[in-house]
Amino acid sequence: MFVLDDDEQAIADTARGFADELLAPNALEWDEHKHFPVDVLRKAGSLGMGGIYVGEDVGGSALRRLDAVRIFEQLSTGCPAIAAYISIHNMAAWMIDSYGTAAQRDRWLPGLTSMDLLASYALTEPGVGSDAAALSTKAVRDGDDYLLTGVKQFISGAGSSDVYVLMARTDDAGARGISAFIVPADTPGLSFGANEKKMGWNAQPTRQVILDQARVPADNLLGGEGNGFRIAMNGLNGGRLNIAACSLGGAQTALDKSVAYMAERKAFGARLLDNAALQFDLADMRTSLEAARTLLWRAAAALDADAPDKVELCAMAKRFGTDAGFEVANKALQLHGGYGYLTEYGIEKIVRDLRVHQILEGTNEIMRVVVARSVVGA
Ligand code: FAD
Ligand code: 2MC
Repeated sequence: MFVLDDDEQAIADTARGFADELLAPNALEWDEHKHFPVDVLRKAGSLGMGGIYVGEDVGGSALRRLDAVRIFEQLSTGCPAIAAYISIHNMAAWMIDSYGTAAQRDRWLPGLTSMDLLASYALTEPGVGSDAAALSTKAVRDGDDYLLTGVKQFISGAGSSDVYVLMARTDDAGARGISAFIVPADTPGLSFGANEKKMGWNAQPTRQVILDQARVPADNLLGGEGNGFRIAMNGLNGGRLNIAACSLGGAQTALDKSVAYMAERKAFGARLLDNAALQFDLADMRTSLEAARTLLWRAAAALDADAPDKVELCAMAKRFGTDAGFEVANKALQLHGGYGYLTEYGIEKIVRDLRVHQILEGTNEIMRVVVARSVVGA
């Protein structure tokens, strides 16, 4: 698993080539101008990155989670915010592939795998984030349709995405009263909040999705009534791996930039790179990333194998990888001195982007809740 064969290396190299050519050169500008590069996303789709673990019959690449985390690490060396959006799109596409009917797969997946259609994932609400099973958006059956009413908060890609895999309540009872729906952007009664102003992830929009008696055909119910929470959580297991991978890729770029910078920068008559204390910092950064990567690959293999401990392994990898990634990026900023604080060096943008990975797709406290439950047997 730790030595990549030719095919595995080629997959990772393709993602790295894409990041080097199309993401890295533009990432600072997209961040500054809050530009969501849909044209570049379509190119990712043409390389098979719109349905990485979706079936080939609908245009997917049918790869493993192990391949996916290597792809997302490489993509995020160029721009963590765009890599993370591609991950969310893949999560939504995988949910339709895994739980959709033949008709739903045929209707949506060819467009999603090519990224001609973009997808978002809508679970969080203004009053409900970590305690997701308490969500209150309602879906009421009305003839051949459902009428959806409620607000989804912090939805990545909202306003630009064509399809929303959205969790709403069809019954009163907790997690088992939640159902998943495929909600097209042009659904009557659906609108969007303003694009949030935020610390990072500026290359992708974050908006509310507002549903006011939004009329969705009953054919768009995904996986049957009452199964939405488990579908949403199963989607997130892989999403959590990918987010950790995005932290590693961003942090690896910050580390690589630090080594290059320290080879040039002189202080007290010597290069920074020759300073033993700072070399120890670099050694610790490299070790942290390697430890996080090893856990990530282990968790990805567990998800591929549908292992009984996959949920807690994905949570461990998310918590450990996103903490390690942020700490390494922040240390890289320190090693650049004042220049690290300037936008043009590209480090502060990575720090800002990676900070939110400790919060979204399940906060790192919630990851500890998940792991702790498995430890104490709750
Ligand atoms: P809260 O749940 O209110 O938590 C506040 C604090 O309390 C946190 O530190 C939390 O860890 C802690 N806490 C809560 N409960 C416990 C507990 N039991 N034990 C210990 N600590 C606890 N959501 C989507 O559905 N789709 C998206 O596309 C999406 N994109 C996002 C993009 C951005 C930029 C951001 C910022 C968020 C996004 N989210 C999205 C929402 C994200 O998943 C939530 O913000 C996150 O799950 C936390 O929920 P909350 O913000 O409501 O915090
Ligand atoms: N994988 C598969 N199934 C899961 C699961 C997981 N990771 N987590 C929970 N489940 C199942 C669980 O097995 C149970 O199934 P069943 O009814 O068959 O017994 C059901 O879901 C209910 O689970 P719990 O009883 O554990 O529910 P509880 O409410 O106690 O806790 C918790 C659930 C806290 C783990 C969950 O609410 C959670 O993960 N919260 C964090 C929310 C989150 O991650 N949001 C991210 C939004 S997306 C985002 O940020 C993006 C950027 C896209």
